[in-house]
Amino acid sequence: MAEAQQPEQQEYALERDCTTLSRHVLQHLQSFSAEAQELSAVMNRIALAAKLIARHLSRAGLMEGVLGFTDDINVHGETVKKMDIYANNVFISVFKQSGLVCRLASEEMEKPYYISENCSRSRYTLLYDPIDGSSNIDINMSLGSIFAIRQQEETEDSDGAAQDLLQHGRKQIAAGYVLYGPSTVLVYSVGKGVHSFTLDPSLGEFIITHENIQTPSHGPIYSVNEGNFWQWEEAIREYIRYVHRNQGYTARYSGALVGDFHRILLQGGVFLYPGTLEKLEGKLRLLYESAPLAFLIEQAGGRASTGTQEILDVVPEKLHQRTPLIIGSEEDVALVQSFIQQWAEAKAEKEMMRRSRVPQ
Ligand code: AHM
Ligand code: MG
Repeated sequence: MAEAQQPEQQEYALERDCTTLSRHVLQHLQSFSAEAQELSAVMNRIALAAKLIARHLSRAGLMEGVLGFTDDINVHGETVKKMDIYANNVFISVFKQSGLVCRLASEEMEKPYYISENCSRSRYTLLYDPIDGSSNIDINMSLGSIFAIRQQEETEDSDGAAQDLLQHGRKQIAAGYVLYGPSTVLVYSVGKGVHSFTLDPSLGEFIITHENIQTPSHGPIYSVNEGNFWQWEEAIREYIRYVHRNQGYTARYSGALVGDFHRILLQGGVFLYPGTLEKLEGKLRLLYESAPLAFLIEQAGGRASTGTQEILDVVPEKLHQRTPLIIGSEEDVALVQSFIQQWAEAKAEKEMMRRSRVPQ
């Protein structure tokens, strides 16, 4: 027979169940100011988008016209899935008539989308990847959404260049992601630690599950698409040879950044999506994939790097800029970086010797 709960346990469970996402944001900002209320309301809307997407995903196989591709190619030259479009539209719909966010910029839209009725009130831009890990959609594997909130400096932007967004990642006010896995988890930071919430379907609320997450300084996991081995520069190949030759490493790669990142955030290790010889900038997009996750990992005591620069220091030149990404535990990111540095030094030395042999 199950043991009856003690009053303290009941009190703890009740307190936990009442710590919803919007309440948590206010608690953490330690304020009921208009600004804090606004940020809390934005997070609440993101939570609504997450619930709508989670519901759609959970029934996807049972409904017609939900899975599979559209006929479109997005701004990155990639095929677009029906779920990408659905999720992109969910974010637009939840912020319409909310007075909360003036501009949305996403992986699925070439130019930012203005919600003009909100712009007289709101100073925020939401950057997001509506469905991260699209290749997992049709096989019922974990997926994610990634988001960041930035202050808006431009009120009008006739050419859609969004120049004011082309700033480093330390300008992010908040960032987070939703993981659609066996349960739906939302992780966020407003620059005061990293906190995770689990959707309780019976309440329809995200309830606190981990506060102030700290990533271990080292972990056993390396997460990378090794199918790209021969397309990488020698430095990355050398790092992979190192983990193969040394005990204590284990590989995990799901094809969805959010899932792979979540594991590393909690258990330590490193996720890599380096550039290739043909595509030095890699695959992942800075403003709505790499920078939000970099914001979270730094808050959790870890690091995120391009290999030569901290991700949060990168100033993009365009909205959909890509960047190599090495993210995770401090020591593991440093180790990958040391291979990159050694290789760069060896290359520079070789070049110097070659030049010294060329007659002047
Ligand atoms: P997406 O946002 O279009 O799905 O692309 C990003 C995804 C990441 O989630 C994942 O880490 C990576 O692309 C997987 O790419 P690959 O199949 O080249 O390993
Ligand atoms: Mg993505």
